[in-house]
Amino acid sequence: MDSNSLNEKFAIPDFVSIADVAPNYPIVQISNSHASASIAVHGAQVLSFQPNGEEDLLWVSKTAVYAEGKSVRGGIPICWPWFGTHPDTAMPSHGFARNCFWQLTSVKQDHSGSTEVMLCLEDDIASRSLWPHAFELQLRVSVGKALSLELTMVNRSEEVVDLTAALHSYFDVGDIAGTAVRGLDGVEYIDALQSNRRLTQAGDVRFDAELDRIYQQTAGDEFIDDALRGRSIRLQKQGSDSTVVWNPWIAKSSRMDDFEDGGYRRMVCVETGNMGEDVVRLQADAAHTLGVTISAEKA
Ligand code: TA6
Repeated sequence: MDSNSLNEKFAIPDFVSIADVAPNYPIVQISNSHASASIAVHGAQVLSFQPNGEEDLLWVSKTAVYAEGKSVRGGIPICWPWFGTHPDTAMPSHGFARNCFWQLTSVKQDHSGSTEVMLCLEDDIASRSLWPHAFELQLRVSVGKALSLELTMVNRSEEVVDLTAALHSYFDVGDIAGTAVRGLDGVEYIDALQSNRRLTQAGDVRFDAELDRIYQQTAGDEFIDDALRGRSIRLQKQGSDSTVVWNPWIAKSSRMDDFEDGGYRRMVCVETGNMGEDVVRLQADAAHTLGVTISAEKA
């Protein structure tokens, strides 16, 4: 459905409008009494969340590409039905859900002034060529004082399926040198940069080089402490026992055309999901919900 038709069907005057940010690339733009936000229909990808009086909590590369088939570099891409690289290198990394258009199904303004947007994705010939199972994905986004995402995945096939997934959130920070991720002290992690060695986190996670870690058996709140901004971003998880922390640093980010020069200094990924040994096994017709609530506090 094109932006004009989506706008006719779902716009809420003064609160929600839908327009193309690039040819045939509709974005849901939200502005309410608590915050403003934007969500791409492609990949059901949240691209911005700015509580009133705050700077955007999410980072998007200035050289990001807005086109079908690839997620925008930034915001909150949805990695599903697998996280990371696939054993068959011909398959897309982080699954296919982030690389295709979803259906916008509902936009509501509630009595508290928050805005709720629902999008869904079901299997089709293209998805079954990559992953031979019937499924239904539903993303519920709530934009209020906090940003809340709930990704519900339903196994519509008759087989048992094993899934990994992530809400691959890119957060905007004043400077990575003054940024720490708190809440993972003592948690075991898999270090992707040390041949998947298992190590244990000591204190806060700080950054002075490329970092790519899957923290396991961790369901508690996490905080991104941004000294330069004097703010802390709080992440409250739902249905997630693992967290990825990633910064590509200089060399890796320079190899990505859609990653702006020097962008690594202004972002950190803290990804809420089920990855590594945290696999979701769904029986036929069973469902799982993965969620995160994101809010800003004074540091
Ligand atoms: O979440 C960390 C990670 O798996 C990194 O290894 C890096 O590949 C990143 O995801 C981004 O992946 P993408 O396919 O979006 O370039």
